[in-house]
Amino acid sequence: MPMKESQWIWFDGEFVPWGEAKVHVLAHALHYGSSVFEGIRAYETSQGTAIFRLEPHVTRLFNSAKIARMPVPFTPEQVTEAIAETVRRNNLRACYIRPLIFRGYEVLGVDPRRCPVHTVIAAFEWGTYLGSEALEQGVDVGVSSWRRMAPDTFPAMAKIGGDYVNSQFMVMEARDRGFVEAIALDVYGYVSEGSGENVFVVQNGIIYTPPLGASILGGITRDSAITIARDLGYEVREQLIPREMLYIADEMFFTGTAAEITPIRSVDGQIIGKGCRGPVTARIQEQFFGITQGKLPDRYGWLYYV
Ligand code: PPE
Repeated sequence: MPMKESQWIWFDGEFVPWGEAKVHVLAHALHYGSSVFEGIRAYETSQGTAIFRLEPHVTRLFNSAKIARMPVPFTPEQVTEAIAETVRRNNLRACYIRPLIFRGYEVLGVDPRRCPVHTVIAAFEWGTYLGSEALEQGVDVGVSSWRRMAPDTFPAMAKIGGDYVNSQFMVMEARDRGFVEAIALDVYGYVSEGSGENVFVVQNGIIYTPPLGASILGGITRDSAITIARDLGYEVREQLIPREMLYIADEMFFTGTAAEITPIRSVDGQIIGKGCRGPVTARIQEQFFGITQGKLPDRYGWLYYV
């Protein structure tokens, strides 16, 4: 989905014009995927622009960097302030924010540790991730022939650039087959996640989602959906999900910063439930969008007003 250029990009502590935020072609990250990043949304509320769950996003960014052994030349407080400042400086209301920390240009060769670490923050307007009707109608997905990474290969919990080569294969295959998105199994054959979303299954009023050990990213929207669902009185189980459980689900939905809470209406051509957004999904969406749009009280302290 195209992004709308904004004016300024925060680059190692300074704002540079959008078109001048450049790197050298021999930057390490370009060759070996040595970057960590975040995807964060800010929403427009009646009390002004609010960044959704900024603190856990910054924490995950620093955790990803730690896993990647990438020393970040800024503190979490500095990055937090820089993110807010990037939104303000660009006069953005609802937007998507992309902080990225990467290994730059110094030497070639796989070991990244002699390359400098750069930090950038971009923010721009970005629409609905999986299509404009997806939030109401739901999306058609397919189980990928690509598996998520085995636990001793790539760190799924870290949002590392190189991890997304796997996601790219998943989503390209899915779209070639006529689906909007893929769901991948983990290396043991259990349901893992989408190329950029966590997945939930509702059956007989109980909500299921794969555990962290199933090669998933610990999604912040996943955590938000679990919190909302439990508060609404639903039982939420983080447990291994066999593939066939998808086909007989009453409801399914994706969660993600970009995808927000998107219903899934079919898997591999099999209709899920009634083939439209189900009632449990609708109730969780209502709370989620109610809070992000400032229409319901921010009862969990999720909004950071810029
Ligand atoms: N799994 C993966 C693999 C993933 O990339 C994301 C976010 C999630 C789960 C959900 O995590 P969270 O956003 O914290 O709820 N994917 C980001 C990147 C999307 C993109 O196209 O780039 C996002 O949603 O911002």
